[in-house]
Amino acid sequence: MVYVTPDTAVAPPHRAQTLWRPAAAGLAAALAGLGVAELTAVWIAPGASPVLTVGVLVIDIVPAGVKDLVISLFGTADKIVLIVTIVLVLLLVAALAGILESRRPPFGRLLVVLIGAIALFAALSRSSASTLDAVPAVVAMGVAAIALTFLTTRLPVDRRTGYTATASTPEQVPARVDGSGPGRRRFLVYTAITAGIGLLALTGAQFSAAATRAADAARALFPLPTPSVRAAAIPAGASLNVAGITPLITPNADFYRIDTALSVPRIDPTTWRLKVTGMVENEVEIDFAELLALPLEESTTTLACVSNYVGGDLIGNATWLGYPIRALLARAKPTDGADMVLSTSQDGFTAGTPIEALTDGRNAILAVGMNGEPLPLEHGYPVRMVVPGLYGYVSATKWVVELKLTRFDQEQGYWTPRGWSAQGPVKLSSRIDVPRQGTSVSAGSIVVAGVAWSQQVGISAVAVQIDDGPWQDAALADAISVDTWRQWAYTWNNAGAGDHTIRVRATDAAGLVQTSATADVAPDGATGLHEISVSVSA
Ligand SMILES: Nc1nc2c(c(=O)[nH]1)N[C@H]1C(S)=C(S)[C@@H](COP(=O)(O)O)O[C@H]1N2
Ligand SMILES: [Mo]
Repeated sequence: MVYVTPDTAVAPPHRAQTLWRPAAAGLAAALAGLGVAELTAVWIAPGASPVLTVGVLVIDIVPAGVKDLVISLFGTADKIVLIVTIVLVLLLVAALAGILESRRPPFGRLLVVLIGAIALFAALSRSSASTLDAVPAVVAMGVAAIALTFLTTRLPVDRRTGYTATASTPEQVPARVDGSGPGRRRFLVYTAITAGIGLLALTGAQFSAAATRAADAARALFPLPTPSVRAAAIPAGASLNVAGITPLITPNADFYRIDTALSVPRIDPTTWRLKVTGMVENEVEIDFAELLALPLEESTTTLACVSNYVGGDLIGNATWLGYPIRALLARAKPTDGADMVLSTSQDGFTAGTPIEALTDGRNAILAVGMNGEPLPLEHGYPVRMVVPGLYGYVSATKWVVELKLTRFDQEQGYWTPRGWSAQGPVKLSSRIDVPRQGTSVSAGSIVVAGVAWSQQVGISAVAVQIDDGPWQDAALADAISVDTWRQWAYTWNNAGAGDHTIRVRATDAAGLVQTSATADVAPDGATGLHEISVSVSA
């Protein structure tokens, strides 16, 4: 055993370590952060790849002259040049972070946080950004910072001086000074493992991205057939053209997404099959080409999530193209006593839907198209269910591969044992879209507008209440059908300056008035009235 004596500590610590080890620690940490982040991006936030979003940011801020120069020099390879440059700069900064962290902790970590913050800004400054897009950058920052700390605190003792890079006083220096022991090898192994994790994750991200591109290409191989039944034309009067109101049809890119899938299933449509099993006389199995060859029907249906709180945005309206589920069930011939169709997704999610809702004539379909496009991957490609009037968790199975005829007293859908009701009809509700909650509006005539829905029944009236005043009737747009939301608008005249509360209340076509009693989203959907506050300026 050799002990450190004061005279071995004469050399200042920052000259004591070779540079390459801390630099390697920084590089490995950056690779790990980048790899895990890129993988996270393909899985949960496609479009928020840190390298690509930073690339877009660079393109945005680089002066036009530089852009032209790069394009003239590299032509169509300009994007690759950009990506390579970003990665090289990142690796350079990473090496620097390793050295900094080994000499002046925590400045290396601070540098990592700074780079992470740039990536975060790049991800969130895009117009299409959602909160999920923040995840890859945050993951990158976290993984890189942890790996950097881990590796730099395991830097081996220097052979000549007895210092580890992070030890700044002799007391912190471990006893072993010969530098030949397991410390050096262990550091190398840890660094290699960290870098290996990064490279593995980067490779995984490439494969996942390739699979997504393949699935996208496959989507193009199966263009949507012409509907045999067109959706009822949307009446011109269905849209009130109020600025800021939710569009009548939700564009696919803006449609809310809810599912338990960690990574979006990518199903090869040429191998996809749907089986109808369980309590049936004939098991039925069809593939995608067979499904597309059947007479498909178009219908406009609003889809709502049971987790949508009053006034929330987990609801959207689309024109779907698909095959009536009742027609497929008719082929399978359910036996007596079956009262549930348990639909299963390729990734194991299940929903239990009453047979009644699938056979009573409503537009319950196996959907293949959404707003004129094949289903987007995240909305269930190649086939999903859409059942008007039922919350998604009991009806709207995406990536569906099996319909099992069974009984509610024998089987449960995914969410039922997790505290949600076995039955999930969508509740009568309404929402204020304009003005927005908490905004300031100028006095005078203020247009209050939004949407209301009562699927399978229809909306007959909407009323608005200002503060504790009387309920006033709003104007209703034409309905598309009983299965879609309906726009409404109310003009609030002579709005006085000050803070005000606005409430909305719908009445359905059966005379049911939306209750003001509040209920939580669990177990079977929220109730209560949507209320916003605005401040009216004189
Ligand atoms: N395979 C699968 N399908 C699913 C779910 C799921 O978790 N997995 N969630 C359901 C829920 S809770 C809702 S609200 C709708 C949402 O459909 P969307 O993401 O297309 O808006 O999908 C339903 N279908
Ligand atoms: Mo949902």
